[in-house]
Amino acid sequence: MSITKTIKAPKISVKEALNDYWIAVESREASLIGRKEVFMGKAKFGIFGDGKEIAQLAMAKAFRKGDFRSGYYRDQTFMFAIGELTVQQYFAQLYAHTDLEADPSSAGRSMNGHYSTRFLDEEGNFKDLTKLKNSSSDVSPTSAQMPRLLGLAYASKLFRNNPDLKRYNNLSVNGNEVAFGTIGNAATSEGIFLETINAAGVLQVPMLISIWDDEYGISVPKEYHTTKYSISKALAGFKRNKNEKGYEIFEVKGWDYLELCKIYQKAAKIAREEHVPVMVHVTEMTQPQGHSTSGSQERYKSKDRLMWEEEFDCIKKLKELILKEGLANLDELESIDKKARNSAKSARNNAWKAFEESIIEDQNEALRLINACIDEDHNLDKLTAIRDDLMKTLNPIRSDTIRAVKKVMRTLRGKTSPAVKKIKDWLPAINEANWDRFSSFLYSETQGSALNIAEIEPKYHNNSPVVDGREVLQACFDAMLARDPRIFTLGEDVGKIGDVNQGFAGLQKKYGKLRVMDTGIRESTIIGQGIGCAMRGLRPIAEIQYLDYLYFAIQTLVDDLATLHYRTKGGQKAPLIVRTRGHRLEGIWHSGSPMGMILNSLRGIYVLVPRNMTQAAGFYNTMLKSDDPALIIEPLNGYRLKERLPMNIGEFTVPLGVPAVVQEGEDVTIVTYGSMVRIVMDAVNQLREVGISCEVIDVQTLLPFDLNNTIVESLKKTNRIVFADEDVPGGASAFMMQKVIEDQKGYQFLDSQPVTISAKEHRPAYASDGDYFSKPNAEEVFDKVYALMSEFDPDRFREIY
Ligand SMILES: Cc1ncc(C[n+]2csc(CCOP(=O)(O)OP(=O)(O)O)c2C)c(N)n1
Ligand SMILES: [Mg+2]
Repeated sequence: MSITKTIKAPKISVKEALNDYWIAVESREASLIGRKEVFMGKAKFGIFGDGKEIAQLAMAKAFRKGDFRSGYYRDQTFMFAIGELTVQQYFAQLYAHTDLEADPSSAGRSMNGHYSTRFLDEEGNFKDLTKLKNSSSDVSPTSAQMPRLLGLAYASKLFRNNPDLKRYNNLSVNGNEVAFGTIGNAATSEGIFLETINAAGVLQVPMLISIWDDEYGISVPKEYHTTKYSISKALAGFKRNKNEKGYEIFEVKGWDYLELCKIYQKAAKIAREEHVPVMVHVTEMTQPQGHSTSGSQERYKSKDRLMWEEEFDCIKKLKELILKEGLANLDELESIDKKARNSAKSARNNAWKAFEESIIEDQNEALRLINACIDEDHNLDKLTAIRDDLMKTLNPIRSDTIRAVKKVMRTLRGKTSPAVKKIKDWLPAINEANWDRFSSFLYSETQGSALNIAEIEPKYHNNSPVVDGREVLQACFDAMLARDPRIFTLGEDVGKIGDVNQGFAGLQKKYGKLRVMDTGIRESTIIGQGIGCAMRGLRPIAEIQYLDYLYFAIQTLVDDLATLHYRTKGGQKAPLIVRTRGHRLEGIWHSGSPMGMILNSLRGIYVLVPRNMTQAAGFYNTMLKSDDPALIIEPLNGYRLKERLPMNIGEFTVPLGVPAVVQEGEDVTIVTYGSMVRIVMDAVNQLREVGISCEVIDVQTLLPFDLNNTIVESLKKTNRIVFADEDVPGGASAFMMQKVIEDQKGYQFLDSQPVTISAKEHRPAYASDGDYFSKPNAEEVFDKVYALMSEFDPDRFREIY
């Protein structure tokens, strides 16, 4: 056998072909034993890449340093082939090994098959991404990888076309990178798939999307999924031609090694050089073990289909090809089979051993501590039973140890002795270690944390101009676009007219279309475009035109942006600023304040609710210095209100988690934010006329909320508190109440019941009266505060109604 011999077209050396064969066999073996691990109870769930190996080997050949992947759970072979995943790491993730060295993708936080590489160093700074093969971090919801894929590809377009970005040569080499996407055939039915495909076609970005088509989505066959049963046929209208831009679309069979290699070379070249999106529809793929460990495919696949899948197994076909081309004989291939399988097995063994050792360390320590208590003769029978149970646990996990130790401590309550003290001291230390394992890195924990950005106060001079609120923002945006070429903004109507409220008016003209850009109406991919660009070191501000339209993007925000830093344990970041305006305009779909939804689903993103445009500008300046993502909700009715323009408009910052006392008072504390501040202030002025003095606190940021517990200090003085919010009952008002009454232990200082003021249950009706009768108004605030005071001192505050 000659090493220099090559298969005809494309040129693949024998060595390369046999190496591919090795990777395929090892990867297949990993899938086969992975499934068994789950059935043996060593892992909870498994989803594997068997049947998809050969196409991924071909894709890996076209994937270069500096490129990016945004894919899904079937891509293990690709990850092995590019050298960014070892089989041992693959198993470590299956077992949920929480050490980063064991599972660099997710430190045990994601279920198996969720791949990522580490973009950031220990300080949270970008590595030289041009020298790495980069995989953005996978998520489970089908098609959720698509909006981000658009952004990863779009960043290359910016790097290529904006000369001011050339100096960031650790982030891109002239935009020569390709963003490779992968998706299952069934997932292409999702709206965000189609939204992304359209947007990438419009934007003409270097995106190469592969569809792994095995004709099924779990048990459901293609007839239920796709028009014409074929996504490439259905999307044929997206194809480019001589006169019109669009896609290059290829269709190729998933077992045809040579054709796959050829097509991926071609596809990547077009995407890389021409900046054109390319689609590779890989058909005739199989699923030898069915969808996942949660069911067997015999329930839904016919005998004929199963037979066909065996016949067209891609590894079997590669083997046939190698034999046919005389690249190796059967003995040689069987020797590879054996060695590659053994290699997978020993990787499994090593991963399991490392996982067990990491768990057993805590367990052994707990057993030592429990035994010490037993030696002291405390409640002997009970303690020995707990200890024996722990020792007997099959495949123990960390919670087994914690459960046992807590039972022991309950049994020993009230006792003091050296052994009891030791076990008591151990628990907080182990809790802290487990907090790090399971709960850390929701937000940045490095220097770039938004919480580390120091306050710089706005400066004014005697004749600082008084301008419309929108002009304050515009001046801020102008200053930031001037100072940093990485900053850009995108959104509906943001470009030419400078957004519907003209915060960016004139700035596209000044800075160009790459910095201030219009987009189609496509909220999910506006966010995805921002996420991908932020992940690649740019500083996007993605605009959602009105707060109510955040619903369209909520899935991308919740599942991708909010979890990114957490699910990679600090390995990737997307410091995206989502700009929107909300709370009060007109009618059901332009005046909502779905704050409960936001607060409950966007942990991982800071939520900033400025009461005016000066505070908003300060927040933009703060967040642009930080590594964290944020949602900034400007108060819709503030653009035409007058504000003084700070001299240091591009520099001053507003710190996060620091409420502002906007009115001092004695009788009642009113906690609120955003547009409600003005309504509350209106009420407070009326309350003053009847002799009630209110302290008004603008929380300014909901996430984080009052980091230094300042609100409870006000409550200590007034002993009465009202939470005013324009979300539905139980939304942000309930959130704020819990924070102050429970977390800040405000309940101790209450002389009256805590009160919430919120909107009606329904969304707001149209026009000014609709607003008045749907949302909280000044009279309602007056009445609720008055009622509190009246209950306390009925003689002084006589009943009104
Ligand atoms: C939004 C969403 N809906 C449902 C699921 C459950 N689910 C996981 S995989 C899958 C089928 C996906 O099929 P396909 O896209 O063809 O990929 P394949 O697994 O066949 O490679 C479904 C329905 C999910 N993960 N996300
Ligand atoms: Mg499928």
